[in-house]
Amino acid sequence: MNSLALINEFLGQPPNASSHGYQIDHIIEFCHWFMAALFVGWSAFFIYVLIRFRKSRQPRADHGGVRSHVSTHLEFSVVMIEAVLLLGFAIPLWARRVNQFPPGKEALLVHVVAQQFSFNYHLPGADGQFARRDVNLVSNSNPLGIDPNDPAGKDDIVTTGELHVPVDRPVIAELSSKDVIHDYFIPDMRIAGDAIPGSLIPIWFTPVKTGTYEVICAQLCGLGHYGMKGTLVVDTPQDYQAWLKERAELAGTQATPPAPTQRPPGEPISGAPPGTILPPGAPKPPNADAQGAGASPHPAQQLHNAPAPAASPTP
Ligand SMILES: [Cu+2]
Repeated sequence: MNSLALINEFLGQPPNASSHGYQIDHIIEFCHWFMAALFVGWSAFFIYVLIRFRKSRQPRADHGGVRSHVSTHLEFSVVMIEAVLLLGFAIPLWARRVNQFPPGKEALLVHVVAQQFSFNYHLPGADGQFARRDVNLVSNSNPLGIDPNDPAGKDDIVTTGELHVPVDRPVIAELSSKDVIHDYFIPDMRIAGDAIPGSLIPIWFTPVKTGTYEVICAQLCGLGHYGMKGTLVVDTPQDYQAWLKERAELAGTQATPPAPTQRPPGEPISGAPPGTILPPGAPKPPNADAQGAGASPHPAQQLHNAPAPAASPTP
């Protein structure tokens, strides 16, 4: 096992599965070794000071203090190394990620639309054109609000939770959100990006290993945040084509719309937007009474208790 694999395991990181991930692993590894060296150095200096300036050797305080400039030079060196890390490695690495996108024809473009508490994917289909989306058309059966009259949408593919991509081909994911700020994170691909309502944030990566990887939301986005997970399946090109065909056939014959997003346990049911707990003193939502919550003095508490049958008074 090389040192990179060791440090990944120590940090609880899964093995890298993307073309750029090793660069991130290297900088994480370098920073950890550098911090270890600093820790050992400063600890040794601290112990030296404790012994060198002990009371028995220095019964009276020296008000002149230290006259050597060693510590100044040491601190200056540390600042220099950190500046080189930041300016020489971190910023150029970051710039390459956000400025140099793979050419559109070569890459697979997918729209990722986050919502409480799942990720929806919109693929353009064979024509390479995304259908128009309109927030006013969003419904349980049309989670992305795709315009049914747009001819570009006839072959579009919409999935929730699971995305398939081919191996060794760059993927550009354009992130947005329907409700609150989420963060689309694929730990194995060493890639993450915020999904923000009203913004379109592109990220890209090239998977280099086939397999099934976990996608998680890395931004605390509501009561169901813990359950906001998805799957990225990296297929061989043949398997990917088979999946595309299967999805296209499914979209053509689908009589039942995709299931509405399920609310996780504990999520309040009310007229309020998902994930919202009303502030104390706010007007009571109309359906709170229907739950038999009774006259709780605290509206937020009442709302919170509403789904639990135990809160109902026994007959
Ligand atoms: Cu989220």
